[in-house]
Amino acid sequence: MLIAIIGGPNKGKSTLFNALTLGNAQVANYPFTTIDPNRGVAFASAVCPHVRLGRQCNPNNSKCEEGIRKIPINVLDVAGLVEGAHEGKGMGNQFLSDVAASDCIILVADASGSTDPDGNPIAPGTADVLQDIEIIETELDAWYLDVFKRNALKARGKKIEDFANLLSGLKITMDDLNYVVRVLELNPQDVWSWEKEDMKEAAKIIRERTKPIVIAANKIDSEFAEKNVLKLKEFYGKKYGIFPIAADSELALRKANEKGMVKYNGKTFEISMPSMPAQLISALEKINKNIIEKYGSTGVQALLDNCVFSLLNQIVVYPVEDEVHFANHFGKVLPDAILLKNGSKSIDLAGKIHSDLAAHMLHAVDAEKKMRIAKDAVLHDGQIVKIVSTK
Ligand SMILES: Nc1nc2c(ncn2[C@@H]2O[C@H](COP(=O)(O)OP(=O)(O)O)[C@@H](O)[C@H]2O)c(=O)[nH]1
Ligand SMILES: [Mg+2]
Repeated sequence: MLIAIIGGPNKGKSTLFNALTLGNAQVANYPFTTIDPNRGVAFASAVCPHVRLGRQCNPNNSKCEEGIRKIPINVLDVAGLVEGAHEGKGMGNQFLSDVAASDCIILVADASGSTDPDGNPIAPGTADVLQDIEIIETELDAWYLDVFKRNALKARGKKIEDFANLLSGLKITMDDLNYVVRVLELNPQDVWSWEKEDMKEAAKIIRERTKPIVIAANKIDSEFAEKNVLKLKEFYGKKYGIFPIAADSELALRKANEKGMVKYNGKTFEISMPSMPAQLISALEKINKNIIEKYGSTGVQALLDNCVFSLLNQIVVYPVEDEVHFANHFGKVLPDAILLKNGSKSIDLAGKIHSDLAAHMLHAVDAEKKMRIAKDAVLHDGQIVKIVSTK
């Protein structure tokens, strides 16, 4: 799974990326700091079943911190998009193609209203935050349309399946194409024959299906943020999830936590260093007062979890080989946390572990209920499952 962090320059994308990954993408107050896309690993969080089982777990593909299972997710810090990017403006459409392989998008807006669409710093509260969304939507749609047109030409006289193949790099499938053919009543025999307007509409609908978006309303420490978050909710609240976040506060807290200066649980923190410089204490107090007391948290983890579990509709299941001890064959308890699309069946879990396992699967067992589950039984979030096969 890959989540792309996109938005105009200077909205706080790299700060968010760093906060999520504690990586080292460069952060600076000028446009196009990120010359190359940065890839990193963030962690989605779910309550670990070890808590209800009353056993210690031994994570293998994930980690567990104080009862919270952290599941790795790839994130991509994409360089700032400006108007006309799909035509090569700014850093050009190379950045758009970096987004191609992503499963969803975190679109970062500057709720402090202190950066113009090109990323130039302006007086706080004066920028139109809605533009942060509009411009990106327009660029994404224009980019998809370009790709559609180019490939429709290549698919001229061929089947729609060939067109789907050409578009597979954008994670577009036949399901998506069948959907637009149905809703727009298009001719599936010849994609090249589609009217201009239909092509545009099809590209837009498929863009929305294949690159779902959540909005990160960043810089909520600003005095202008509340107003802009409301504005975003008013204009885009029906279409997108809007998450107020403080990326640089989250980054500061995670760093302080790493250095042992604070104990940060992802929501609240306690100072754990006895003699901390007064300046640091006052910075932390500010975060506490302006962000945590007001919003409950910096919003960063909630944003990521929302992407994975709501936007991408994933559940976490825990495969085991020994259903008595909830362990693998090495005796490791709840070693793996596997993300699956909500509605997945036990055979889908088998397939995700190994195609061989799916091929020789007989049935599965719910390890907690000690009950047999059929191959086509739908799994539920947090379920601990043993796959039984002939091999
Ligand atoms: N006030 C405030 N500034 C932030 C926040 N997050 C990032 N910034 C600042 O915004 C500027 C641009 O950040 P950066 O992450 O480089 O933006 P990018 O160009 O979108 O990657 C930097 O000066 C950051 O320190 C935040 O939550 N609050
Ligand atoms: Mg950046």
